[in-house]
Amino acid sequence: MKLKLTIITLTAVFIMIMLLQSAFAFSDVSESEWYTENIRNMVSLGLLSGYEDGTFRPDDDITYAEFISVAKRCVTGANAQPTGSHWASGNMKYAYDNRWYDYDEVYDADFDKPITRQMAVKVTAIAFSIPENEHDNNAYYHYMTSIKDFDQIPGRYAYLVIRAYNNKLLTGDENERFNPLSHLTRAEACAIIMRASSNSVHTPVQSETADPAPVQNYINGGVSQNGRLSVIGTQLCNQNGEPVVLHGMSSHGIQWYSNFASYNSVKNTAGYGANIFRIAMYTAENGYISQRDSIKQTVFSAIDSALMNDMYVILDWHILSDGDPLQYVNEAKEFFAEASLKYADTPNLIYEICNEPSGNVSWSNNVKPYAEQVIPVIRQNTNAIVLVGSPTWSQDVDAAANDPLYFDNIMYTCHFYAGTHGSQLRDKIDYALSKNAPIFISEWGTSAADGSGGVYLNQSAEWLDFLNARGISWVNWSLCDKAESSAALNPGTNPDSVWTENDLSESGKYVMGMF
Ligand code: DCB
Repeated sequence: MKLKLTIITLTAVFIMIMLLQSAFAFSDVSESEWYTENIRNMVSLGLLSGYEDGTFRPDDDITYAEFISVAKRCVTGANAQPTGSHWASGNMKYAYDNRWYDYDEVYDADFDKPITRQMAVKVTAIAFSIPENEHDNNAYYHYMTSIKDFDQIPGRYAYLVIRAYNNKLLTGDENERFNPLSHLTRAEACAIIMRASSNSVHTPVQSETADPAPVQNYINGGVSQNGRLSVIGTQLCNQNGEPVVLHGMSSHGIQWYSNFASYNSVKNTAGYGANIFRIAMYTAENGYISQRDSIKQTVFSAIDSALMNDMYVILDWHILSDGDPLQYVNEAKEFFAEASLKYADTPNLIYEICNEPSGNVSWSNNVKPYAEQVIPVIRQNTNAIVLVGSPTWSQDVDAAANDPLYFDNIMYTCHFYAGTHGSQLRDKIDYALSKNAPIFISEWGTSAADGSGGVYLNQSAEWLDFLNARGISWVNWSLCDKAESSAALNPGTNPDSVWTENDLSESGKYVMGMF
């Protein structure tokens, strides 16, 4: 809807440009400069003006307030009413509310400072909805090497810079450097804004085909080492934009087995090398929906178990018998609003918004519309990773890849049970990756799909080889002592003792050995 409006507005804008090609002259802008056309268009659209003395000052810096206001006028057609003492306060608020920048990127005192190139790229990419084709791994690896100072670009901007290059909004300097902290000139601002506005009308230029992704070293380690995570291309990355993989255990249903989500239990898994813990908060089966306050308390204390152990933690809205996520969408929004606010400043959290859709549901008609309601609620508070399931107990990753979500830091979950699922499901994962859909295994078992049978260790090994070769993170079902083969602990294990080999089930021994 928003995109359609933008397209209509911009089409009108371009017609106006044609009509308004009236002569303009600034004493300091010669006809032959690379930017002259862009300045002429900006000025004739009323987006930016020259100075009273007849100059345009193309090489002067442009400030945050000026640049963001230009983008605001270009996207919506008007300035916003000031909300404070600064002339641009209304535009800045609009930009902030629409996530063109985050609270820690532009403070009020910065409004009149020169905008950095990394921030100009971010604002432009988001304001003009520049297509996210950096999720093409080829593009990512191409730019990682061709932008000579790529390692100077902070992780949170890296994929936006790639998006900007990929859509020809800008190029590097004569040394092929992006210079993330350098200032943007008024002439450059005109160019980037004009290109962005035409870009969101026209189909973006496709990335050049590049060499296949090099073999990577994936980083393990905990939260103190890796910090906030983001998704670059299809790869989960740490705060420095380096590829990271997470391995760990999922709890069983927290309404039954909260004792194995204790500090000591979770610490035991960390002792075996886990850097993530998943909290399976069932919605049905006596879970959250029927006893909200008590389950919430259990969940928050389980999150603390993980935080205190320097681990990432998945907060799993564990739909199962309630196969359609839309059934409890309002409850989900309320829950995730509270949780994401509570943990907005904690880098550990990963939000899994629907465990396993099943039954008569489709990706496009049920799961995607659900995600489009729940993710913005989380995004009000945090840009943390959000995991999204798919129909057929989170096996239809191909359907998700064919009709993707347009949010940053999204991954699609794929769940498998080694005794039931094999190469067909692995092929779906490769298909999804080929469509640039990031994959996260938030649940898998060494058993058959009902949680028992087996254990199927040869089949499990085939799966783990496959995942390791692709840098895909995984979480195993489940950390409890239930008498079923997928449980990692033998019946009667003390949650709070230091576990020995005798406490681990056959599955537990295998899985803990693989962290
Ligand atoms: C998933 C669920 C998870 C379930 C495991 C094993 O379901 F996410 O909640 O765990 O996989 O089935 C099991 C526990 C049992 C418990 C039961 C009900 O291990 O102790 O009694 O949940 O709470 C799947 C996964 C795949 C498939 C089917 C299911 N599949 N399923 O491919 O057919 O029907 O639950």
